[in-house]
Amino acid sequence: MRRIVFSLVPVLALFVACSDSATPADDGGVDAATSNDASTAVDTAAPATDGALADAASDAGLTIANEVEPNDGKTTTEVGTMVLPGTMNGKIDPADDTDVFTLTLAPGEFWEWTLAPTSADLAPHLAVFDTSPSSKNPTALVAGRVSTPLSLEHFVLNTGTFVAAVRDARNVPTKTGRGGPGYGYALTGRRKTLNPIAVTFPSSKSGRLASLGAVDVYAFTTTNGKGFDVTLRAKRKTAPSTLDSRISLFEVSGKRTLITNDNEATSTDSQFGGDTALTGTHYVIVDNEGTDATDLSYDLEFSLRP
Ligand SMILES: [Ca+2]
Ligand SMILES: [Ca+2]
Ligand SMILES: [Ca+2]
Repeated sequence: MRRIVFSLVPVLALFVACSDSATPADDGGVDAATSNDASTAVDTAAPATDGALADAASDAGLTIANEVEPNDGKTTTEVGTMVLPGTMNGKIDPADDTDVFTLTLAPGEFWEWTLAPTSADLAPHLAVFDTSPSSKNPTALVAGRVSTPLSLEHFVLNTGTFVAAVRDARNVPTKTGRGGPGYGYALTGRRKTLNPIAVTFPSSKSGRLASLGAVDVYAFTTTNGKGFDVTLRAKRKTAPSTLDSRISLFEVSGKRTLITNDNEATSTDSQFGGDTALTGTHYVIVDNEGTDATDLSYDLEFSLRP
């Protein structure tokens, strides 16, 4: 079993200690997952409505709010609260402003975040992360260009104490004085319909994340009574891509993540596996942990051990 490594990015002074001290997920969970029972009803964790209807419904149900300063996260109480699904309107103002909002998120939920500049000057930067000391959730973040909306997909891997932090991308990681009345934004979080790509062992898939902040999800129901490996090749594929992958294994019935891997031993590619067979629906979640990839393509191999 490969060890798991999180690369949590320190986002705010208040939360640096939390992010740096993140405890890896329980990799023993993969081998211990023998209690799964294929006959047990499986919660698909996927909304039943189709995408269009779900989007319309969630748009109609958005809770609209305006930020209240101070919300810079300099203390544990100096934060706003964002009701979801919803939109928070704010400004990066004055210079070097940071806006932090607490969120209520649950494992297995799939969220789509959009951060849209509402005036001319903002280069949006969004991070969604878990501030709990024993965080088992990697940071999801994406940076955008001036006056250009960005989106971030976020599959919630484990329970946690989540916040969203909005900044100007040019103030990250070092403050550069960006901010002012022209740095308005609308931050929206809405549930997204999960449409996993069904896979069986053994097989291989080729994929490409739709954007730097996108997530791909694969689903399988059995490893055919055998141990298994899931291997992502981006840097290692025949025509290398620039994707810096991370993959996670989510047990749907238990609503928990069994393992996450950022980087295997020799590259920024990801892989994991175990000697114990799995049954029941599991998701393999693929996301990008880099900030500047131009080719987000990858090959994903689902293989069985002898
Ligand atoms: Ca603000
Ligand atoms: Ca603020
Ligand atoms: Ca990686």
